[in-house]
Amino acid sequence: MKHVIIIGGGFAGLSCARELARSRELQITLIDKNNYQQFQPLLYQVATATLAPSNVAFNLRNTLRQHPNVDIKMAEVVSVDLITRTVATKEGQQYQGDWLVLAAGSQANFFGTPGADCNSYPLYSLRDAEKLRSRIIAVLEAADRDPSLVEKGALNFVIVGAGPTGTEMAGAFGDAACVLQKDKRFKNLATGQAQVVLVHVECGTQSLAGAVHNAARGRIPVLIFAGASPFTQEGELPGTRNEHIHWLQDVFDQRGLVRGYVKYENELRTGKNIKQLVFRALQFAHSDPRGPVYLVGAREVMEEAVEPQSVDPAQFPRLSTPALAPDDVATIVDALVRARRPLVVTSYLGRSAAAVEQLVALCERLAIGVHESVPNYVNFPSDHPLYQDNQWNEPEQSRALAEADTVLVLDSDVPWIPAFNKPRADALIVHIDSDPLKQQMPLFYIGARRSIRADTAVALRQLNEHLAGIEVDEQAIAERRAHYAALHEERRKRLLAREELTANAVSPAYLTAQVRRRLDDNTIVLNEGITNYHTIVDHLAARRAGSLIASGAGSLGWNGGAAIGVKLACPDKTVVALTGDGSYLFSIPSAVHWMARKYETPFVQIVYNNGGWRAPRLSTLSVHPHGFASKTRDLGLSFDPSPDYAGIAAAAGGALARTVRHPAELDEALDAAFDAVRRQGRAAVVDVVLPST
Ligand SMILES: Cc1cc2nc3c(=O)[nH]c(=O)nc-3n(C[C@H](O)[C@H](O)[C@H](O)COP(=O)(O)OP(=O)(O)OC[C@H]3O[C@@H](n4cnc5c(N)ncnc54)[C@H](O)[C@@H]3O)c2cc1C
Ligand SMILES: Cc1ncc(C[n+]2csc(CCOP(=O)(O)OP(=O)(O)O)c2C)c(N)n1
Repeated sequence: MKHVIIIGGGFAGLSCARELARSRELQITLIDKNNYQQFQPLLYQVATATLAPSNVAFNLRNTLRQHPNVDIKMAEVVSVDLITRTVATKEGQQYQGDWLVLAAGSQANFFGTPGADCNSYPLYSLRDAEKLRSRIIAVLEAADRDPSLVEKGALNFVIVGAGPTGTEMAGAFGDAACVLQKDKRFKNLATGQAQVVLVHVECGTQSLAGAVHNAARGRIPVLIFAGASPFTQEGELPGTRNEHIHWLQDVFDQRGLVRGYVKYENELRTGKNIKQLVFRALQFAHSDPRGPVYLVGAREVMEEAVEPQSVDPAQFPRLSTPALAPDDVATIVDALVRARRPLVVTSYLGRSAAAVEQLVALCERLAIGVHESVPNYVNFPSDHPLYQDNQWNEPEQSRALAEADTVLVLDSDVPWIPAFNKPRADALIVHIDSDPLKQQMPLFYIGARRSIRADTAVALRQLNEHLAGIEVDEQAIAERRAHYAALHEERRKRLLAREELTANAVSPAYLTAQVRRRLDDNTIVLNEGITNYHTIVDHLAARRAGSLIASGAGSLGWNGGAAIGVKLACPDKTVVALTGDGSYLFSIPSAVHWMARKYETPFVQIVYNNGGWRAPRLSTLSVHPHGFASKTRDLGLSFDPSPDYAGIAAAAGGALARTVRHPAELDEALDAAFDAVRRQGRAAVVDVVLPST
C-alpha cells in the first residue's frame, strides 16, 4: 500500500484527499495546522460580525469521515525533505510517504507598500477575519461611548484594492447595517434598518399574528414577504400548480390579513420591477412613523425569467426628518421659560440617543421635570434629579402631571389616561411627535394647543439653540429645579424601601433590584413584565439610552423573539428579557429557545411568575371594584398546576434552567444564569415564583 501525505486541508488539499481516497490501494495522511477547513468566500461576513466564525469553519474529520483510508493530523509542517519524502512538524512528529502533495495555500501579500503590513488588516484566514471583527467592534464601541468620534471619521473604513475581495468586503460592510449606522442609532435596539421576514403564503401571514401589531404600534420597520398560490393549473406558466395545497391556500384577499397594520402593501405582478417595488416598500418602512410593509408574489411571478435590472436604492431615500417652523420654536421656548411648573411627558423619544441628549440639555437649562408614560425606551436618565416618575395602568393621578402648567408631550401614544390621571384644566399642552395625528388610532386627542409633526431630536436641538440666545429668569429656574429635585429625592427613598426583603417571598421590586445589580453598561434589558412593567422600570432605574426596551404595543409574547433579534443586532451585548409567566407562554418558548441555540443568540430570561394572568383580574376590578371578581380567587386566570417554565427552555434549546421558590435560592440562580450567558454562550431561564395576586 502506498502512502500519500497531503499538506493543507483547504479547497485543494481536501479535493485531492477525496479523489485519492477512492483508491483503496492508498493510505492518505492529511496534515493541517487547523482541524477545520475555512470557507474563505464568507470571511467578509465573519469580519463584519454578521456570521459567527463557526459558520465558516468545517470540521475536517467530519468532512472526511466516510473515507477510512484518510488519516487527519492537526500539525504545522515546518520542513519538507524531498529526498526522503519526509515532512517534519512543529509539534516534533515526522511523516514519511511515497508521494507528497503540497497544498498549503498562499499568504497575504502587501507588495512592499510601506506601512501596509503593520497598519492594515489582511483577510486571508479565519483568524484574520476575527481580528478585523474585533477591531470593527472596538471602533463602534468607542464611537458609542464618544459620539463625536463619528464626526471625526472613526467609522470610515478604507478598503485598498477593488478586486473581488475588496468589492465583496465593501458589500459586506453595506449589509452589516447595524455595524455601519452612522446616525448613532446603533446604540439602540433598532438598527434603524428594516429586517426581512419571509412567511409561507396566507397561512404564514396568519402565523405572524400579534407580531404585526407589535411592529406596527412599536414603529419597527420590517419588510414582510409572502408567496401566494400559483394562479395557473395546466402548466401555462412556469411555477404552475402541482400540489393539492395550492388550491387550499388560495384566498381572495391575502393582503387584507395585514392591511390594518402595515404602512404599505402590494402584489408583485411581474419579476421585471421587483427591485423598484422592494425599494419603495422599504422607503415606507424607514420613513417616520416607521413600521411594517407587506409584499406578496405568486409562484409564476417568482419563476419569471428576467434580465438583470440595475436600480439605485439611493433614489428611494427615507423621508428627510421634519423640523419645527421658526414660529413654533420661539413660542414653545417662550412658554417653557414663563411656566412655573413645566413638564415633559414622553414614551418613545428614547429610541434616538440624540433626542435623549437634547432632552437632558433642555431640561437642565430650564429645570423642566420629566414624566414617562408607559415608557418603551430610556427617555431620560432615571437617576437625574429632574426625573419625576412613570406610569403604566395604575389608577393614580401623577403629582407632577397634576401640578404642571405647561406640558410638552414628546413622542407618546398615550401620554395619560384621563379617567384617573391628567394635567390640570388650564395647563398649556404642546405635542411634538413623529405622528401627532396618530393616523392609525380611531380615537385620540389630548387637548393640545399646538400639535407639530417633527423629529424630536431635531426639534429639541432647535429649542436648545434658540435658548442659547435668550435671557431667562435664573431665580425662577432655581426654584423649580429645587422643587423637582425634592420630589425626585422623595421618590428615590420610597423606591429604595420597597427593595427590602420583608416576607419570606421574593417581591417583584426585590427581584428587579437583584437583576439590576448584575447589569453592566453592556447590557440591554427587555421589559414584558405586564403588571410588573412599572415596577421593572422603577427598580431597574435605567440611565443609558438604549439599555431598556419594551414592545411599545400590546400583543403579548414579544420578549423571546425580540431578545433573539436584539442579540443578532448587537452580538456583543448581554441581553436580558424580563417577562410575565403568561407572556412567556405566549412567546412560544420552545421555538424561541431552539432558535437561541441554533443561531447562537444566548440571553437571560427571567419569568416573573405570579401564578397566571394578573392583568385581566386588575382590569376587571378597575371597572367593577366590588363585583364578582372582588369576591372570588378563581377567575380562570391561574396557571395552577404551573408548567416547568425553565424546563421547556432546557428541553428545546439546552438552556440553563432554574426555578426559584425561596428568596435564599435567588442569588445563586441569577449568578448561574448570567454566567451561562456571558461566559458559556448558553441561554438561561430563571423562573421566579412570586406571591400570586
Ligand atoms: C476573502 C477571500 C474570499 C474568497 N472568495 C472566493 C470565492 O468566492 N470563490 C473562489 O473560487 N475563490 C475565492 N477565494 C479564493 C479561494 O479561497 C482560494 O483560491 C482557495 O482557498 C485556494 O485553495 P488552497 O487549497 O490552495 O488553499 P487554502 O484554502 O488557503 O488552504 C490551505 C490550507 O493549508 C493549511 N496550511 C498552510 N500552511 C500550513 C502548514 N505549514 N502546515 C499545515 N497546514 C498548513 C492552511 O491551514 C489551510 O487549511 C477567496 C479567498 C479569500 C481570501
Ligand atoms: C396575544 C395577547 N393575548 C391576550 C392579551 C390580553 N392580556 C393582557 S395582559 C394579559 C396577562 C399577561 O400575563 P402575564 O404575562 O403573566 O403578566 P401578569 O398579568 O401576570 O403580570 C393578557 C392575557 C394580550 N395583550 N395579548
